[in-house]
Amino acid sequence: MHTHRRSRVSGQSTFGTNFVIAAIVLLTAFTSVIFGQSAINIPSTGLALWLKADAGTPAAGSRVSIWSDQSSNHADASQANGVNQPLATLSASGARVVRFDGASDFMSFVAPLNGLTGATLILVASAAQDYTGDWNGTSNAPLFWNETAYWGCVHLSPFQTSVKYRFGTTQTNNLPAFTRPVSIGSGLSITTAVKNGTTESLFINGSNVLTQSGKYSTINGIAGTGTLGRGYNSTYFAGDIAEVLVYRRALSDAERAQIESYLISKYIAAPPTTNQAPSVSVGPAATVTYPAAASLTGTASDDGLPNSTLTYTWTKVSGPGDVTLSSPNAANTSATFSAAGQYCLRLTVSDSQLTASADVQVTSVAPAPPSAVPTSGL
Ligand SMILES: [Ca+2]
Repeated sequence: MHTHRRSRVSGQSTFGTNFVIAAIVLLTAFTSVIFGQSAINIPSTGLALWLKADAGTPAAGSRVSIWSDQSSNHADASQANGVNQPLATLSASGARVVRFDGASDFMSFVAPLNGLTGATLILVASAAQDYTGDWNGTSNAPLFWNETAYWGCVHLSPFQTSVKYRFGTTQTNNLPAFTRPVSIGSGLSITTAVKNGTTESLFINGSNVLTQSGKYSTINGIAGTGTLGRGYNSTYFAGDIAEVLVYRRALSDAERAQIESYLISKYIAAPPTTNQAPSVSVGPAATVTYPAAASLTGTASDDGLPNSTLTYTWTKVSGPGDVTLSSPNAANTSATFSAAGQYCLRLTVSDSQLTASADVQVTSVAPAPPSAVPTSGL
């Protein structure tokens, strides 16, 4: 009921009311959010909807009937019908997401956009399959507002090989589309579309990939209720949605970059560096004449984790006699053998947590017997 009142407020007859509301909202410039170890600021002015799967959803493994809006608008996305409810789950990278099955799952929310000359859509999503975006780009849109007039519709559709979107104004043939240089497969990406009057821009993971001018400036012909997981003409989206932000204004570049930085560190950046084992090699196979010593040369490198200290250990793996090492805990050592024969020696290097080793073959050749005393004619 609250949401119905909101949708009427946005109607043309009370359009002026929105400016009063916006002026009041301006007094609170930012919403502080604690995520992980760092506090980030999400601009709250004009924020119509903020859905994030790591808050306001049920436990992973549960169907989602309500996805609670994190903005101050209480514009929760909802789906009362069990068979149409998406699944709260984890992405392959471990992020909390809401998964839509592409067959019947969708949620609805109220976030009116009609009459605006600026708007910003930010979507963190992955597509489980690729779509071409039929129906003038609007099919299978993960974030979608239906049209109430031809060439209406607002949607943002990051697919695997393309991104399509529209801020509908009733302007014909308004079909912004970006073809990715390489398919992103089913990985999460951050897509931002900004309408700033007659100019619109598209950003992927914080980088500008498309800007178009000459648009009608005013969003028009759009239903007040939007959907997640279902595009035009009941075409469904198979994939994950992790986070959605909708602004009723064009964000500045600085504001957009601030939000994208937060989302990139949350969903895209490489995981914390983990310790890797050292890399080890030893000198080439050698042949010495018994009882001479063999010189063994080892080299090792490491990522410096957990510290920059490496320890070396030479050991005998196989061979007929005993091996005596001059420096068994150094990279380089000499080895002597108690008997001639083939030996395998191993250098093991540890960074205190992980070890690696390499082997080298050494042959200790028995000396040729002394020349026999000639017996001929003895
Ligand atoms: Ca290491």
